[in-house]
Amino acid sequence: MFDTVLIANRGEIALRVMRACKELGLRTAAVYSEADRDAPHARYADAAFLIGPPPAPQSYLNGEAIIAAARSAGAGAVHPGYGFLAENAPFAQACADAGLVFVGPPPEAMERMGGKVAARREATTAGVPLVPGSLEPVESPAQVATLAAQFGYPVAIKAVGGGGGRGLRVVRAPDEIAAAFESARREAVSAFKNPELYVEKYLENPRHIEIQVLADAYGNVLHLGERDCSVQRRHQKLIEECPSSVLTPALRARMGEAAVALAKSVGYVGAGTLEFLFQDGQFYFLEMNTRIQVEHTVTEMVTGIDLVQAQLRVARGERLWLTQEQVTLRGHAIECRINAEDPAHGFRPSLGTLTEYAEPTGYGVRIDSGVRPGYTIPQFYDSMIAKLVAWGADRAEAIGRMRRALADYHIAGMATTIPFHQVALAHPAFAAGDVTVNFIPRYLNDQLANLASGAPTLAETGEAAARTFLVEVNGKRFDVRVAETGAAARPQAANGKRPAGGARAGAALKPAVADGVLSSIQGAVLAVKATPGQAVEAGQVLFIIEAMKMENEITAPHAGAIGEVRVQVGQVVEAGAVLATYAHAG
Ligand code: MV4
Repeated sequence: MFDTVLIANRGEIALRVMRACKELGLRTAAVYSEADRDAPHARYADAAFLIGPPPAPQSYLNGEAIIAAARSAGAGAVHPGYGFLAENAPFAQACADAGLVFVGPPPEAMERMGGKVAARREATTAGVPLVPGSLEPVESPAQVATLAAQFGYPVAIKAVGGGGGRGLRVVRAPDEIAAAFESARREAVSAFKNPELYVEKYLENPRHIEIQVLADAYGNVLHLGERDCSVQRRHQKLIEECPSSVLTPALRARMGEAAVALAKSVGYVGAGTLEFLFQDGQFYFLEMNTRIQVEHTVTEMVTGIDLVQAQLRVARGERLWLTQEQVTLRGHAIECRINAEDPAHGFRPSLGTLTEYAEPTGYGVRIDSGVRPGYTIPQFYDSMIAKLVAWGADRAEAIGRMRRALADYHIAGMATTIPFHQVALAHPAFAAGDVTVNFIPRYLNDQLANLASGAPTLAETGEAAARTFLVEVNGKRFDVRVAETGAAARPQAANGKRPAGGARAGAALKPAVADGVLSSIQGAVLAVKATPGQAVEAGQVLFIIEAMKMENEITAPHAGAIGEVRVQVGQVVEAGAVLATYAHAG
């Protein structure tokens, strides 16, 4: 069997997989792009191989380069992590053809669960409950109308190739069908190159609950309980927990048995996840993810089973070493995704350099991260920099521990989702377990708008770094932050929240750098809409910066006349870079 594993991924999951390999006595080989020469995952591996330029299609999605690296490394297996090539059946087949063990399901199982309508048919055959809906693609708005009349409004039109909410349209009345059908089809074609659509009854306030399964190559399948991933924004999960606060042991057993039946019926091998919607005590199968997931950590903390080690052992040909009865849930675990995004500004990417980075520690706290102090986040990949997991004897203890750990997480240099998590975990609805897919819009939107942004201000990005001094007054110690001479530093907590009130160190000092328009993110300049001498309004869009495949508008911080424009289209700028100055008389 294999003794070296090539990890076809980057960031925290590459490190997570390498740790499991090392624990099993396996050698590790990393692959890295030109943007990741000094990335933590490339340093941690026993050997690391350059596979191409920064854009993922030329590196982490380049199957041929990865298989060539596996050959150079003498690897016998390839672990794909999540994302990139993890659910790409042709890549899994190419690994097999090259004599490499793909740490994941057989390509046929991946294909059988790949299309949404095909997965629905497999579920029906295995007797797994589904949201009422079509088992074949729909061809016309008239067909949607017939199905909607049958199931009752509202209905959802979804893309067969779908994922991430793209191609999803909710129809509440017959006269909305035509427009929704056309728009869903356009989005399905552009996002997935697959125009096929299907229809389901739309549930208004479900939870997203998923079941973890683990299968060996001999037809044995276990379920490892559920994860509740209802706290999402634009179909990006932000908080996940195990167990769900709404499942009874009986319901858990029924969902688990359904998941096992479906995994068995498609010949599944390895770790996999079956996603369900859960509403009013009923569960409905949605789709299967044929990979290790970001949030596998909470299942590990509660079952005591190392899922990545388990993947490797199954790939090595071991039979499952546990029975279903031996899988038990102990306590409660919560994961918060720490992303380089600014929750105060619609979660826009907030790239830059981690000028300060200190992780929380202590009993029941786990961090899976892909960064280190001083590390600059490359703009080419996703924005998740770490996962913070807290375990507690029960849910209340896990929440308290998570809130302590969030307060102990010190990050400077960019905005992160930490302030979002602090608001979410402090909310009485979260404490009460009133957490559905509508949690954020229902309970948090107003508070998010009021969060102070962690993005740097002009004064902070000049030579205006504040220094902290220890001051002792009558035997009591204080940390006092003072701006350097000539600089105006804004006092700011490491978690990106502005301290409420209090003395503003250096507030009376003049800025060392001229007033200007700053980039809130690192990225490439897509458009320049400012010209020297131009009169601008506060909030007027002056630049568009592309970062992590998202376009970000940079607006005028206040009205005035533009002085110099300092960047041009195509240029890559750092977070905090001065894009334009204001013209000032005198
Ligand atoms: C649904 C639904 C309600 N009813 N399907 C969104 C993307 C895809 N993963 C499935 N999604 C949904 N499908 C029916 N028939 C509600 C959602 C949904 C959702 C699902 C899981 C987590 C967050 C969500 C947020 C909005 C909508």
